[in-house]
Amino acid sequence: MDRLTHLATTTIIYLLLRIIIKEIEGQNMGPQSMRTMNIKIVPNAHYKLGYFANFLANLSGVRSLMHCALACQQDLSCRTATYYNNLSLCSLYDEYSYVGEIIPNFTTTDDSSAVLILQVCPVGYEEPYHLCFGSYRPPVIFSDVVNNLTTAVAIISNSETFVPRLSSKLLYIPLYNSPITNIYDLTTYTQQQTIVTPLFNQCHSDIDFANQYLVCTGYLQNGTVILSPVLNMTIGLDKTGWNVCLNEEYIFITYKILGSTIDVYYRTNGTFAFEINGFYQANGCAVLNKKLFVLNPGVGLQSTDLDSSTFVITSYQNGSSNTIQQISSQFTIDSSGRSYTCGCSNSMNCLPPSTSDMSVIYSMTVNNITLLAKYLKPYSYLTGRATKYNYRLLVSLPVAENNVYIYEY
Ligand SMILES: *[C@@H]1O[C@H](CO)[C@@H](O)[C@H](O)[C@H]1NC(C)=O
Ligand SMILES: *[C@@H]1O[C@H](CO)[C@@H](O)[C@H](O)[C@H]1NC(C)=O
Ligand SMILES: *[C@@H]1O[C@H](CO)[C@@H](O)[C@H](O)[C@H]1NC(C)=O
Ligand SMILES: *[C@@H]1O[C@H](CO)[C@@H](O)[C@H](O)[C@H]1NC(C)=O
Ligand SMILES: *[C@@H]1O[C@H](CO)[C@@H](O)[C@H](O)[C@H]1NC(C)=O
Ligand SMILES: *[C@@H]1O[C@H](CO)[C@@H](O)[C@H](O)[C@H]1NC(C)=O
Ligand SMILES: *[C@@H]1O[C@H](CO)[C@@H](O)[C@H](O)[C@H]1NC(C)=O
Ligand SMILES: *[C@@H]1O[C@H](CO)[C@@H](O)[C@H](O)[C@H]1NC(C)=O
Ligand SMILES: CC(=O)N[C@H]1CO[C@H](CO)[C@@H](O)[C@@H]1O
Repeated sequence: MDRLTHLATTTIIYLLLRIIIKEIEGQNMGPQSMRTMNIKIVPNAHYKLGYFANFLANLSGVRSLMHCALACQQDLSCRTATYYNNLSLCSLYDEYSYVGEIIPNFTTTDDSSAVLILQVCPVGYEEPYHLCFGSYRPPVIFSDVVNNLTTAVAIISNSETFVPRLSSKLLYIPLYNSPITNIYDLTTYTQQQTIVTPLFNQCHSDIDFANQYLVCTGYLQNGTVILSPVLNMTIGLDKTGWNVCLNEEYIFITYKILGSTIDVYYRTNGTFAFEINGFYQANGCAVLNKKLFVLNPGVGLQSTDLDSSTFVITSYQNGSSNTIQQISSQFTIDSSGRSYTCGCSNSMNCLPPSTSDMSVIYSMTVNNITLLAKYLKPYSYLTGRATKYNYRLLVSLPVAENNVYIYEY
């Protein structure tokens, strides 16, 4: 039996016992000292993802909470799940539960549901500051991993990309100024599929991995393309979009123009919904827990609350601090709530790259905005994601080299 299989087997036995005890006693499980990952159950609740793309799968026909727990345990990267009793549905999430929201006493249907939380970090260690791998590997300080990167496990060449994205299984490389998005398998790093968007040279894009829903703005071309199994259309033809981001409900289009609006469209039908004003110079964006975060060349990070009817803008800094550089432009969020962005300290387009330019990775959820690690290669675009067994960091160097480097820890 190899190490992984052995680990899974011992863990499952513990889980079975624990869950049976839990169901009999009807109590929350206390702190535990077992050597494998444990599961905490929050009854009468469901989980709302902080970041929509941290969704893994909906498994139907799952007979019990225990089977749902086993499914989450066995998945390479599941850390949180909701079991919907009446529906026999088990929703698996990549995301650590501190990133999103545990919503108690689900009452929108008759369904009872419970949230399952895998305890991946040993006592004394904490994501996002550490990377935790249960008992499979010892935890490690996140910035040490970023600072110790040595040999890339794979290099994808001839790929000018500003927004590489990682799902739990695939790597997406939307090529800049090209209609092509290449998709690679994360076990072999071989190209698996190519998506070609109609008519457009892509500028920036965002992807809902679960629903195969891709949006991209056209480079120096008007309009934003939606490509999906259920809806194909072009929206916003009267404007040249620059950046674009998704949440469950909406498409947000930015224009990287001083004082410009952000246009918001419904995802399901591509109809214009509303606009948001007040951002300094909106570029890269992402929605986390109903807050729209926007990177603005010149002032850095700003946000607004999407639940509010008046979009009050909060600014986090103005260039001076070393957390997020002033001219940063892109954004992805991983399952630990770490945000990856590029940065440059001087010119608007980061050209020519300067030695004071750097990318930073920061925590979006704990202690508000906290620096986690710096990556000092100028004009680099990063993204990362951890499974329960390894961590991957992707570094794209679009301007200097047109290569994407993949590092594993
Ligand atoms: C998964 O199931 C939940 C609960 O029914 C539902 O709200 C959600 O939209 C589903 N997600 C997907 C991607 O099908
Ligand atoms: C859910 O199960 C409960 C208990 O069995 C039942 O009373 C209720 O009608 C069910 N709800 C749905 C939506 O099936
Ligand atoms: C990083 O490198 C240092 C020096 O080589 C080493 O002591 C440390 O264990 C490494 N850390 C990680 C997380 O690999
Ligand atoms: C949208 O286009 C893609 C690729 O061309 C195709 O696979 C998909 O079925 C289309 N969706 C619809 C709703 O026509
Ligand atoms: C394309 O976008 C530009 C700038 O956003 C706008 O001025 C122009 O009118 C648009 N063209 C069309 C055909 O709508
Ligand atoms: C588009 O979808 C939204 C949300 O589902 C809905 O409120 C709106 O009426 C729809 N618009 C059209 C034209 O169907
Ligand atoms: C941010 O700081 C820069 C340089 O200190 C200044 O020129 C700029 O006006 C500031 N922007 C805002 C929106 O305060
Ligand atoms: C984070 O920011 C919110 C308001 O944006 C504030 O209420 C909260 O106290 C802050 N938390 C910490 C730990 O600083
Ligand atoms: C998870 C949770 O908060 N459950 C609550 C549901 O409502 C009952 C009764 O109001 C509470 O006792 C539970 O704690």
